This record gives sequence, C-alpha cells and structure tokens, in this order.
Amino acid sequence: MTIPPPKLRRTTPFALPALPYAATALEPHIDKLTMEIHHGKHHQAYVNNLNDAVKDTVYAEYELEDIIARITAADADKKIRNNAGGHWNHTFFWQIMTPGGSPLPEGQLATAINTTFGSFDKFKTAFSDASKSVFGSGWAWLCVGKDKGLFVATSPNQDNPLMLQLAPKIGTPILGIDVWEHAYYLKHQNKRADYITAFFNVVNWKEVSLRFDKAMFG
Ligand code: MN3
Repeated sequence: MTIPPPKLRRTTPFALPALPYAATALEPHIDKLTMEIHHGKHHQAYVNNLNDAVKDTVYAEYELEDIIARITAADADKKIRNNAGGHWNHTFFWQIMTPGGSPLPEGQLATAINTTFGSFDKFKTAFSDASKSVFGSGWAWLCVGKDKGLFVATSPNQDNPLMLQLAPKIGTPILGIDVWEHAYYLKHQNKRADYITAFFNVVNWKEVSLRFDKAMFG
C-alpha cells in the first residue's frame, strides 16, 4: 500500500470541534445526556490523549488524515491508533447526523445504493445487520472503495477504513455509526438494535451525499 506524502504541517494542537447542533437537537432519537457525555467527555478525551500521544513522535506535526494513513499494528502506535481514530471517527459522526434527519438520498447516491444493494431498504438492512454484528466496541460504515463502488464494513474499537495499514478493505467512509455502548447505553441499555433504528431518524443524507460526491468525483 502506497501512502501519499503528508500534505500539510500542523502547527496547533488537535482541538474538540463544537457540535454542529445543540446537545438536545437529536432528541428524542439520541438524548441530550448521551450527547453531552459522548461529545464533551469521550471525544474530548480522545483529543487530549491524541495530543499527548503524538508529542515528540514523528507524527507531531502531521494532520489527522496523514496520521491515520500511517498507523500500524505496532505496540508503539497503539495509543495513537485509538485516539487518532477516536478523534476522526467522532468528528465525522457529529457531521453525518442532523436534527430530524434529512430527506433520503437522491441523485447519484440513490442510484449507487440501489445498484449496489438492490434498494434503499436492503441497504438499510445490510448496514443495520453490520452494526449489530460488531462484537464489543466499534463502528459500522458505508464507504466508497478504491474502485468507486459502495460497500458496508465494520471496524473494531476506533479503527476505520481510512487506516491503510490496518483496514481489511480500504475506503472513504460516507456514513458511519458508533456502536460503542457509550453511544446508546443511557437511553437504550442493552438494546443496540433500537439505537440503530433511532439513528436512521437523524441521518444527514445531504452531508452523506456531499461526501459521496467528493469521494467519487474529487
Ligand atoms: Mn463514541
């Protein structure tokens, strides 16, 4: 796997991005307390730990994507792997949700979903099944692959399909769901399936479509 050279040199520490909506905004599908703790505590911890982990390493001035592409399974990368992944994944996750959701995909994304999965409902089933299948903590994704085809994938812990050295199949995530218990336990306890159903009510398909277009057509 050829890793592209780092594009930019980072001069400021990683920082927690503000939520693009109020913590209450995804109610009743995703509750305020879950959002507050998930964003303010969990995501903040990934950011803090990442800044700590990259200090005095080769990654110290790398942008997040350039770090993600280089992470290996080596023990030395473990803290960077977990926290760079955690920062990237959560930053992405907040953006692909929106209060009340947005209209279902249209245009070329809708066509690609229908072509790949047979229908939107079949895609939803495939994505939901993948989300349920994650054992323990992790993520499920809808990605655009190197061949420009759509595929559903899962990642353990805070890994993602952008980790060129680690992902079983490389791709650009355009939709993703956090299935760590911290994402749903306060509201849904052990019922991950109910959380997945709730998640589909707040998916920002407009943002997903933008990400699809970028991955497909640059
Ligand atoms: Mn999380």
